[in-house]
Amino acid sequence: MYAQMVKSEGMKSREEMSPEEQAFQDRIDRGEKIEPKDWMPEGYRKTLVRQIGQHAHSEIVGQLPEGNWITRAPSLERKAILLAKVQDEAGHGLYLYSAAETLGVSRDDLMEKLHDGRMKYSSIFNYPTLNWADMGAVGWLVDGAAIMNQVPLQRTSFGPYSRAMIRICKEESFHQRQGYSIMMKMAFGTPEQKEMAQDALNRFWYPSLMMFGPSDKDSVHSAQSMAWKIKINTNDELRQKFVDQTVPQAKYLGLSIPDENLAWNEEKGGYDFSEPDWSEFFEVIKGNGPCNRERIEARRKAWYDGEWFRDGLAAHGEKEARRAKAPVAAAE
Ligand code: BYC
Repeated sequence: MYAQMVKSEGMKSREEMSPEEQAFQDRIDRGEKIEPKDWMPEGYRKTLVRQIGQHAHSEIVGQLPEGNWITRAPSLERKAILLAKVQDEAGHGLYLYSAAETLGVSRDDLMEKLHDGRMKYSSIFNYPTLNWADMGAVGWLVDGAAIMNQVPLQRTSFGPYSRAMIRICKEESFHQRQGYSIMMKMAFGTPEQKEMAQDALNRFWYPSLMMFGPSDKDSVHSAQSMAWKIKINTNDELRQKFVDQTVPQAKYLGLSIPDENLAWNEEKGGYDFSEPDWSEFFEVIKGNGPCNRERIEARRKAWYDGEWFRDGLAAHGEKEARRAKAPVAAAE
């Protein structure tokens, strides 16, 4: 399965590792968790900051496409559910920023890199949500893909990341169910509603497949990340599992996956399916997707609009710290 994976840049064989690096790799191979104060190779730390940081940014930017529909939910119940889901995404972002901070980076630094394009977030959030059926497709497919990727990450080697993932996964499965519930309502509703559900599936299918990252032969980080157990599965393995899980769910809804090549392959025990258009994927992650500019603009605005509050909080913190240092003088 891994035969197609490319060697990651700078990846060392055991003979090339220093004694410290070998001891670290042995800990990983024994399945031990690495904690923030433990010695770690600089590449391990950097890879984690990149992946956890991008993951955190994805949760925060991921609030935007669904936030767009909170005020237009079709009932009070649907509104309350969607509101809770979007709030959960904010929470996930916060757990993940906290996990990244244990590696010695500041949240301000991560934010600055998101805002000036030096850090990425998931490609999926650069696609627009055009109508209510898209809330169903996002929950069903996007959260479904997210869970497929995140369940194995509960066993990732870095302790704070793995513990954050345990809680996130519990909440994500509720998110996926709420999306599927919207899809059921629409697919079993009027012919117009069913048509909307099919159209949302058509638009979100390939972007959801792209969430797992490029195919293994183009995934530059996989080999090293898997050796360090930062990643547990390859991108193609998870994409295959997602397709195999989702096709029967689409059948139950009476909807068709927009792929003429989709066919059960008895020999491999999974579906054959068409690859997404990888040139589109690489354009989207370069910043040229349908909504990239709008998403970053919204995040920058939120960051600058909140500056007065962060300044106030920091000033209050400094005052409290001064008071704590001079308790007697303060009492007099
Ligand atoms: N989008 O060597 P590769 C959610 C980049 S949010 C953008 O395979 P890696 C949710 C990759 O960063 C879900 N960029 O990389 C929230 C690298 O570029 P750099 C977010 C992508 O890291 C709200 C280059 O392509 N989940 O659940 O080994 C509402 C080469 O790729 C993408 C996570 O972040 C992409 N899709 O594997 C609803 C999970 N794919 O950094 C839902 C944690 C690849 O060298 N992350 N790139 O410039 C991971 O598991 C891995 O980072 C990935 C990529 C599988 C995504």
